[in-house]
Amino acid sequence: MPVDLSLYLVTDSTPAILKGRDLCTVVEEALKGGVTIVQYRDKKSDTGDLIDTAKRLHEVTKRYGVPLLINDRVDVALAIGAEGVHLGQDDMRFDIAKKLLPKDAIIGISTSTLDEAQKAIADGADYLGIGTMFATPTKTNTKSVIGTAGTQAILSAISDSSVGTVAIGGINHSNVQRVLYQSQSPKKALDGVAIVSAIVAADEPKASAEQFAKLINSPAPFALTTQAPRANEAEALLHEVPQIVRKMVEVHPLVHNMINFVVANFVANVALSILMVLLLTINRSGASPIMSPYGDEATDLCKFDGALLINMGTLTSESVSNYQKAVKAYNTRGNPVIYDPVGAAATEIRRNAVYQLMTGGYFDLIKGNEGEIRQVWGSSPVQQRGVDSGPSTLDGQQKAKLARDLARRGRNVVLMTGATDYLSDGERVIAVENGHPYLGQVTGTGCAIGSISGCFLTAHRSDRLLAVLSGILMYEIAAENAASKEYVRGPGSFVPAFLDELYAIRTAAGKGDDSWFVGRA
Ligand code: 3NM
Ligand code: MG
Repeated sequence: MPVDLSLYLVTDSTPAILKGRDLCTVVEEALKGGVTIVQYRDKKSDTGDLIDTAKRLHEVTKRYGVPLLINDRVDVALAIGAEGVHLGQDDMRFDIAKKLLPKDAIIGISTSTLDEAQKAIADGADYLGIGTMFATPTKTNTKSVIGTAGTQAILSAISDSSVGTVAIGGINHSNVQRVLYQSQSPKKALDGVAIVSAIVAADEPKASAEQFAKLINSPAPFALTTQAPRANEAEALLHEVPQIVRKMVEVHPLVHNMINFVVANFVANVALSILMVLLLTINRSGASPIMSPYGDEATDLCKFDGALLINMGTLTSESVSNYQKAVKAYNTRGNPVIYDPVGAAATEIRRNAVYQLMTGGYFDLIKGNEGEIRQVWGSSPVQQRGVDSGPSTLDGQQKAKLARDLARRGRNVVLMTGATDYLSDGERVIAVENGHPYLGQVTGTGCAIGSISGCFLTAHRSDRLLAVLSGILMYEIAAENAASKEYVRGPGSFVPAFLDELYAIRTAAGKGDDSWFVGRA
């Protein structure tokens, strides 16, 4: 019978985690809450104590019909008749353990690279413990932090194998659904998650396990199935754009902008032109006690059915934790979150911010210029296919591929802006040629696309790529219309004309008039 790996408890007996409680009591509570497999992991105790505790644990797990595995110590597993062992890369070799243990014993192997995973599969491992997912204080000597991107790359490469898989490291209630969703490769998903502190150190291990079981068995609030391309995908999408713009005007969505102060005024004017309801949270430089709790405010703001835009243009020391609070609140509700990693590669601090944000939350859309998108791609702990070391300017095909690969990796939508914009949901890639060079000469025009996208993602949830495409087309066609006005002589006169044209399209769409679009895209 296959082992149920879905909620895999790994024990820890260190005082900081066990907090003076009896391990067997904690494990029994976790079992009541729905843990499906238990690994006894104790790196410190003497052999005699290990065997005593393992024996007591086994009595408990047997009552719940759940297998007990022993970390590292094949001798302890044999001594108490445990159902199996879990072996790290530096523990006993697989073939030796296999020979010593009963035929039907479960053997799991820790793997953090594709080579290790393939070797464990070839050896005949029952399951792989894949990690480290996120850096964790529970185990500080981990070999490498691979995140969902690294896990997805391993799953994708071993998708022909039926081997079981669990992710481990830093998994908790607020990230477990994203871990399962973003790690998934087209043909292989994780079978479960392995948890230490979020259950063992919890005040109520039973309630914690119950909560995990509930989260694991329901889809992530932001989960969406990507749409398979149709025969004439680009045409089919274009055909739908005017109705999506009409829908947006009807809904007039709310977008919560955590945005930089340079562009706030312009973005606010764009929002007004198209009737978007706008909330601005400006990052001020310097610590301000009144501004600092703004991340917490998101808990209330996300109750309105709107989107969140994280624009890190004027990053401060407090920004990242505020962003993270806000992203968490919106992710929990499944409301759209847009990330504009402004200046992502510019400084060490920004590169770290990108890394922290990317590993800490789900973004429905990542929007940036080529350099920013390249940085986001390369910030993954796993360097893949060397985009980083590629030429400094990518050609069209490479840009399309980068947008698609990044979207596929994060299971979201990516918009790479430029003279040609590349938009992808991991399956479809759309190149948009609209727009005008003046857009590049006015500050805030790129940032406003983040807001516009939030607006359209809120109005149209079922196809995120179509939603974002509709927004950019409305925006860039308005820019073309504005630039063609006789009185527009440069970026200065362009701005008011651009706002007028956005307003004109919104007004037309509100009356059901699609003529602004016909023949323009
Ligand atoms: N093994 P927590 S990470 C036991 O990467 C263990 O192989 C890891 O603890 C690995 O759930 C880890 O408290 C600790 O973060 C995971
Ligand atoms: Mg080990």
